[in-house]
Amino acid sequence: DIVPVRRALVSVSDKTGLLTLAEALSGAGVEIVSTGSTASTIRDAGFAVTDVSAVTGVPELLDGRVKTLHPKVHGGLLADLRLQSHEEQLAEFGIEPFELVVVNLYPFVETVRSGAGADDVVEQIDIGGPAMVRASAKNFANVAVVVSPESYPAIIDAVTGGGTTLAERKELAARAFAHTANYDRAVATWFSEETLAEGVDLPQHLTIKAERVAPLRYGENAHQRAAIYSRVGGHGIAQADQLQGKPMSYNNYVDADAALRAAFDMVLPAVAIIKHANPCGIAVAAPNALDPIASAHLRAHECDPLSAFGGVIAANRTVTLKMAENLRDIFTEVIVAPDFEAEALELFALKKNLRVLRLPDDWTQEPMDVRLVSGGLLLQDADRFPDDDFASVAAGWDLVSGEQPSDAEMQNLIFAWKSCRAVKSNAIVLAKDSATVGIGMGQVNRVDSCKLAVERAGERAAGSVAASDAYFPFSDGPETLINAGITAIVQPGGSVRDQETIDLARERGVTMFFTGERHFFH
Ligand code: 93A
Repeated sequence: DIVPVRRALVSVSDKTGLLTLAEALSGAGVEIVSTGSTASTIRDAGFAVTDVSAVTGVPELLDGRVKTLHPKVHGGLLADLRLQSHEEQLAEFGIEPFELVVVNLYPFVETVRSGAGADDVVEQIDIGGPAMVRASAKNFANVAVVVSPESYPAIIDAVTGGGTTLAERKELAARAFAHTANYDRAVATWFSEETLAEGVDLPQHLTIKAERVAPLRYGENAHQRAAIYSRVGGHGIAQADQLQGKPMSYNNYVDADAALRAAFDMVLPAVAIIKHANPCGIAVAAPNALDPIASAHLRAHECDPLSAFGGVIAANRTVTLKMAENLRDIFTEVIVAPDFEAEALELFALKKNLRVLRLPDDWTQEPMDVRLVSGGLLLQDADRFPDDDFASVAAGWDLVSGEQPSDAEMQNLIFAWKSCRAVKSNAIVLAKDSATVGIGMGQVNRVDSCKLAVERAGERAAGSVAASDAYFPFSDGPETLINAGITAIVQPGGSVRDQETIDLARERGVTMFFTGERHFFH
């Protein structure tokens, strides 16, 4: 059951180890048949190689989609030479058998991960490669199939040692089918995620394919094991490029993601500072700021400088030298942004512990949220704002108390409302000039969140506006806010006691909008 190797078909995208293999095959007198760039790589290194098009008599067609899909190739892979009828047919049609196939497939997963567009991804779905791999694996009685450079040393030994054994070929065949199965699963996952991303429908079955990127030192606490995984097709914090600093921790990832959620809801240059997954400051740039992103950062920092210590920062624009200078004396765990000025990075390099992450070019907010529950998981559309047009956020609002505010006041109210989405419920956000001045988060009743926001804002509460992520069930929350001097409230409305809150606002001369939409975040 030893099959000596006389003719090998070699077609590889990953050229690792190719020339060592070619050298060994040539040295053993094996004829090598190869596709386009595999053939030229071998030929350029001075080894003899036959072009597959010389075998098929047809050039590579359709931009390479049809290279090896031809009876002259597949007949040579599938012929079972233990059968006389097969041998006769090969002779009749001038087909020569192969005893060895070396193929590795188009880099589909790598292409998806690179953020390539759908057309480019589709082009990287290898058809001819798996066909050759599966054909020769099926025909393991006659052909050895190798799908990875890691197997080259062993196959070289076998070829130079007189041929492959049945046991070797069978083991290679098992590996080959596992390989094409994994490959097709990645393709299938990509297709199903495309459907998910388009929000067409919630799938009947859900497969989330993710690959481990790195182990983490520990999880949320030191006794918990942890690792970061990259979802196939993902374009988020898991795909960000860490430019410097200590390795990211589990909590760093959670906070960085929360920071992105807050900063990237804003259309203007914006910065969010996060602690324990909650914002301790969000701000957009001051109007006419010379360095908008630096301005946004300073204004976000001013909201709660005490809490910002050891914070995680996201910026929705390139981080400038000026912003980096402002950060010099502020202890910060992580900064994540679409990009960084070179001079900013030079300055950050002096802060060895600061983790600096650059987002992938195609960073997008996730279209769906997934959360594990015991025994299952929950899937929902992500809670998003229209991100094209700032004012469209307020298009459906209902003014239930006071006069229509000025444009600047509207901008501030929209800012507060958007910021609410990034604050854990119950969320109350006080804002001035499109910067948060007091945030009340995570309380189990709304009036406590109001008290917390007011306390945090201190004197700054007076003249600010308030946003609430859900309706006020009683008027005690609004009363707390109004007593502190806020001038306007934006909230979903919808409580059976709305009228009490409306009456209070009108009585105290406070502007109030109902948005009709809630933004719980847990
Ligand atoms: O486009 S294909 O699906 N059609 C084919 O007929 C075909 N034959 C081999 N892809 C095909 N291949 C793949 O080309 C192989 O799996 C390998 O990954 C790659 C090698 O091409 P080249 O030698 O030009 O780099």
